Amino acid sequence: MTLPPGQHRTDGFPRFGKHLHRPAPAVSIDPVIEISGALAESFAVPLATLATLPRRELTADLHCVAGWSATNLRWEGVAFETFYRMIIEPSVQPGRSVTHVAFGGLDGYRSVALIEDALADDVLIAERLNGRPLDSDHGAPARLVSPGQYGFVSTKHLCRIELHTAEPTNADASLADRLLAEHPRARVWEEERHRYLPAWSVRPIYRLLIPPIAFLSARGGRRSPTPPASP
Ligand SMILES: Nc1nc2c(c(=O)[nH]1)N[C@H]1C(S)=C(S)[C@@H](COP(=O)(O)O)O[C@H]1N2
Ligand SMILES: [Mo]
Repeated sequence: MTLPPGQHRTDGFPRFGKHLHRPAPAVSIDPVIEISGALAESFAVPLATLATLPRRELTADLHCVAGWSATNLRWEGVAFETFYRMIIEPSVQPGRSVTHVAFGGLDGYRSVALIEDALADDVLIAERLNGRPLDSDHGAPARLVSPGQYGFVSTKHLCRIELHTAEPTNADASLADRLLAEHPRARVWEEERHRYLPAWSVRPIYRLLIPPIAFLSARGGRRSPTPPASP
């Protein structure tokens, strides 16, 4: 199977992200997804609701903007479109047209997608991976999966969905966030890596970031080896 331009296959499925070495966030026993934004009132959807909605299975690859791709991941969950049409859309205030959706994680992470990209056929809210509940490395209790976009859109530990009527700004973006400005669509087959710079120019820089980020992310991960007890 071919990969999108500029991607390299990686063995297995590493834990990777802006969380770096920090361990995954704690999950409550009754997790919810908070829905907010262009609504009369925010509301919380228990994650258990996902089990009652039409289910969806999807085998797909995950492509990190830094250049690695994990292949053949078997996700199970609910299509975001199903969740949107059945749970969210009935509460959108009449006359307001949603253009962007932001996805927040329990670790404070946040991604933004155009509504049409979020409603694409292959976008899921997944709570299972390869036949097992999602583990903490990959986003327990549930995560977004948007295989047609770079991995940064696929928020792990999903706990918040915000509806916006214009592109939301991120006032507290770090310097790194501003330099590595994410492309607003981030479509992998169009190689939309950076908001302003051509993909070829960022490829080598992003590739250099893979080993240190992978190393740090693994340190905060579930399988991080505990140091041997001293005698
Ligand atoms: N909550 C949260 N979600 C996140 C991230 C993160 O740091 N925190 N990193 C993103 C990035 S850059 C990538 S490539 C993928 C990696 O998913 P994985 O850790 O399951 O491999 O998660 C995305 N979702
Ligand atoms: Mo990424």
